[in-house]
Amino acid sequence: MKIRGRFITLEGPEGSGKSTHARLLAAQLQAAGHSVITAREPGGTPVGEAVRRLLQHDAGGEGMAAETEIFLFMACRAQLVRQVISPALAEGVCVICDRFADSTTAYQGYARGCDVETILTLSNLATGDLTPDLTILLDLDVKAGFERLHQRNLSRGVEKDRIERETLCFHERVRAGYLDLARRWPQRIRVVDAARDEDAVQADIWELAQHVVET
Ligand code: T5A
Repeated sequence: MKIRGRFITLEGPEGSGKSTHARLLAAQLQAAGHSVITAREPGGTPVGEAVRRLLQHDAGGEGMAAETEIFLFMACRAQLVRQVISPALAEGVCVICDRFADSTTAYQGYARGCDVETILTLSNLATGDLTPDLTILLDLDVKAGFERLHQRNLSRGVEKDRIERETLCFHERVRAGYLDLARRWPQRIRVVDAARDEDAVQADIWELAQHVVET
């Protein structure tokens, strides 16, 4: 019987470095001989990528009700779990996911004001009770994250999306919400100070990930 792969998620406020460090971690794990795939939320499947456009840049997403937003993010996740993540884990492949269920709890729960416990219950339905083996929370001051995003978006010529345009207070609540989740599940959610340079951040991530893939 194949040994189940490990499931690692990266979470954090905008611009905290999730995509950068997901890429670096995948490369490190591959170099160490592990089979790895990466995925991102929302997205990662044809259904998920279509819904991502509606959630982020499509004018049709403006004025979306908070409850609609929850179900759309969860719909993307339900599809990603069943089409990509669970089959890969069953084959012994490590899955690194850029955002997962904690994003909905932080953004739609803590920041948008929907009931956190209800979101957690709905998340179990969406994920089929799949929980990451390790969640790396890249913690960064909100303004510093937006400064990084601004520089990155300038170089790519892209505009802020619908959720990035939310108020500073909204994004402060996202950050505080994540830290609250880390206090609730300290074994799974490990906080990494993302204000440091990429090498220092990646060294911490690698140490945490190694522990999980080798046990
Ligand atoms: N959302 C998502 C919800 O509201 N609910 C949900 O359930 C889910 C799943 C997704 C949006 O949807 C929301 C959250 C988001 O608003 P997205 O486009 O996928 O949007 O964007 P994010 O996941 O938020 O990712 P970001 O694009 O904001 O940034 P990352 O991935 O955190 O940052 P990254 O790696 O692109 O880095 C940003 C810049 O900083 C540099 C990088 O080179 C890059 O230029 N950088 C560093 N610079 C200095 N030091 C470091 N340590 C650095 N690390 C990276």
